[in-house]
Amino acid sequence: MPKKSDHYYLTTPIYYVNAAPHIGHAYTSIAADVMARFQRLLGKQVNFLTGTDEHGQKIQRAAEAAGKNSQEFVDEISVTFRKLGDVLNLSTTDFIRTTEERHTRGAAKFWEAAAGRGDIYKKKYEGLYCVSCEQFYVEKDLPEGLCPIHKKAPELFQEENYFFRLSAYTEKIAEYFDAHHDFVFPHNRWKEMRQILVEGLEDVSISRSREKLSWGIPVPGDPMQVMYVWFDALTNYVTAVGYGTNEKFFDDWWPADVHLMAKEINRFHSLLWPAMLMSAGVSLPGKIVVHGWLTVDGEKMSKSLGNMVDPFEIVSRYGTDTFRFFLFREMSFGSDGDFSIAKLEQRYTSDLQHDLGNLLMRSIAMAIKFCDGKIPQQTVGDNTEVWARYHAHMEKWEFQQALEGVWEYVRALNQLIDREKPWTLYKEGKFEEVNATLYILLEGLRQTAIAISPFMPDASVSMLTALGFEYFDPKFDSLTEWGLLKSGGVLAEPHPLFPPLI
Ligand code: ME8
Repeated sequence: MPKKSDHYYLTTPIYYVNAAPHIGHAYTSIAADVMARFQRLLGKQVNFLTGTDEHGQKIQRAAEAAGKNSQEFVDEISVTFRKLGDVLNLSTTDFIRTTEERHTRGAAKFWEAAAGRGDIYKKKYEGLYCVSCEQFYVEKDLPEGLCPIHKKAPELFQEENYFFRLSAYTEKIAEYFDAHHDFVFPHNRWKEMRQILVEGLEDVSISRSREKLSWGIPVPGDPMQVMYVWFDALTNYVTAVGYGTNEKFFDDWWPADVHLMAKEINRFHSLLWPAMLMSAGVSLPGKIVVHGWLTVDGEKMSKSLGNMVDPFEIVSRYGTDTFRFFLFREMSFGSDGDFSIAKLEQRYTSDLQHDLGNLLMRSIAMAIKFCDGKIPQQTVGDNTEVWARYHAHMEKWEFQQALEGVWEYVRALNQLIDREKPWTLYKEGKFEEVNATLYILLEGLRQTAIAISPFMPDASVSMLTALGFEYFDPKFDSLTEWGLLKSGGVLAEPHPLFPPLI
């Protein structure tokens, strides 16, 4: 049975548990959550997967350095990633750990499928390995002999390993790319990968000797070797939906619609993973969506560079919704963006407090004063164009542009107040005009609340509550349809949505 068209399966990378999460991890997870919530608005049933990548050299060393056994160590850190999900208000439906049995069984089955195709062989190898990336490098890709991401010298690894015949898939993947120009999104990322295919893919080592690395999934049939952490990790996307353990569930959800990640691991997802899937006889995911880096002073934030910003701290000071909003209002999703508290505070004051918060407070206060605290008589309005543009941007992960459009609308509503001056109209006895203006404001705010719900789920509910709109599982249709606020509905005195920062 093919996957149902109303099923949407979306994944984040599974994060390494060598240290606590930072805002880079939060960024990807929130972006995925925004899309998951948007797809639900469209009426889709969403499977939203995240999780932790718990094997490999890097984790084994971090556990040793902490003086803990590996399992105990990964248990502790994995919990902080789960907690981050709660704190960020992520609507994830599944959290996979690569130390779970459903995963280790599925990964072993995947290995056997690729081996059954004749794509796995053993050979002696020596190469330069960056433990932070968990990746071999060739010298030409190491400026000044250093890993381009972690700025440290790789280590020389020499041993006999299993290899995956990635080279055999160069042409098939190139053909797939040529037939699917939107397989990797945005298109500049597709082009980068297509260029690598022109140069050709080389076979990759997919295991480590147990003597060197004990913390991993045993290679089926050879307990003296463990799986290379990337071969193990990539399979999480299928093992989480039942590959090797629950066929029915697998058929319901695979292929994934989107794998989301930042650019440094695009290659693993766009080239190695499709080859692995082809080898195992499993269909390819719909799309690989790649975003830029959150930087601090222009450098990628990473555990090994030690320039991490703690998301728990930001959220406890500024609130979850503010953080979620800021990340996508300030920075363009595909590109790198520098994170700064000063800019976050500026956005809070100008966009949230001043534009949106004030609009809600002023509109409801006027309706309480001039319309008996009730929704006035309905008026015709037409802003379908605003929401059509919003929809188009959201579909393309253009979150900044989607929010820009919403804020243009919010500013237009504020200007309507300044232009119409309902308090003067009221004094002049022009009650119909007061009602008409207020209905446009309140109904516009109701729609705005739905449009911001993927970004600021709590603020959205507070706005709808203040407007007396009791339908809290809104759909996109109820955003675009004008006139769902019924006249006579009772308004609630709103609490300031965005109180002054202290
Ligand atoms: O690579 N800016 O795990 P990881 C934006 N376990 N996003 C960032 C970021 C930053 N500064 N830092 C991290 C791994 N991220 C592997 C993945 S998947 C089968 C295995 C986000 O803990 C971004 O999504 O290093 C990036 O690709 C991912 O975290 C890397 O997380």
